[in-house]
Amino acid sequence: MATVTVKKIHEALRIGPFERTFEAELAARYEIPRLPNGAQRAEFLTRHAADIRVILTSGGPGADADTIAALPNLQAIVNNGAGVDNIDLDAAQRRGIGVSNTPDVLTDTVADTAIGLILMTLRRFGAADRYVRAGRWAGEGPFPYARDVTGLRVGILGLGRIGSAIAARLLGFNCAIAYHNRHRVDGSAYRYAASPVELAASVDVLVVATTGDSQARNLVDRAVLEALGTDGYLVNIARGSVVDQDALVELLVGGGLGGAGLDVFADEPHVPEELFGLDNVVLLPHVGSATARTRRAMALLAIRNLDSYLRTGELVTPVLAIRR
Ligand code: 8YV
Repeated sequence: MATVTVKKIHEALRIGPFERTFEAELAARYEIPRLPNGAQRAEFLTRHAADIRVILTSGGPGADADTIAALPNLQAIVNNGAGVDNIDLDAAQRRGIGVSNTPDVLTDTVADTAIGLILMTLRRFGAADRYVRAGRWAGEGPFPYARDVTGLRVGILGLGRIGSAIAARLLGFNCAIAYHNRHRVDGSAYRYAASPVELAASVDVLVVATTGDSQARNLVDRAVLEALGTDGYLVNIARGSVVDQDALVELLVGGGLGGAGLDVFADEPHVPEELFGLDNVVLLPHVGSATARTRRAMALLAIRNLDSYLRTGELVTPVLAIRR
């Protein structure tokens, strides 16, 4: 049997616990110290900060400005995930620190999640499943009618890699696709809407597929949700921060929005309890990329970035290049 060498590296630091596949793949190759919390953090940094050249992180913990500032020789941040919204990119850029993510390998799985959410929400499959399990079918008769997905008008907010994969799938449902991005996408056959409000006002379903950076914060505000209206549906597979969650909850509870399918929330893992009793709302625990195959592909790509940085000083899939 081949011997696996687990290498202890002092120039790397992990922030936060990781999802289990990344944790396992990493542990099979490297022994990397984890940044402690609380009182031990300062002590750790006094001893080791100067050695650290690369940080490993992921969606939840990220890397904030204080952490970046505490590491004087930091050159790279490797993120296990596509979204780098929890990393302070301005702080990294100012110091020429490179940042990598895991693009492409999760696109199809996240797009599949969006389609699942659209189907579940409009066809009310979650509620229908609960109806059967509660023994109500036999007692109360047929489940109420739902809404067709075929032929809907769908607006994609953020026609990037994932947004485009969602749109491509929806063409199979004969949906009419429109989108809004900061700039029109050259060569796109889809209808362009000049603002999120304009997009929301002209579609049945608004799918949020933007990045979660600061410019996208509350892009889906009350006005956008109101434009979507009582017959409109919101689906979010991007980040909770892109939507004004308080307004969303208020409108859903008050019947001002047709329904919502949500994989992401403003303060995960906390989900507004007001939504728990609503059958026109589908709530998922941020499982957009959570299949065994995709999580492994993400973990291996993050590790390739780490390996490449350690061997050559360069990242494989940078969102910010290392500047020397
Ligand atoms: C994961 C994600 O939740 O890639 C992203 O941006 O949101 C997800 O795929 C996470 O990053 C896994 O660590």
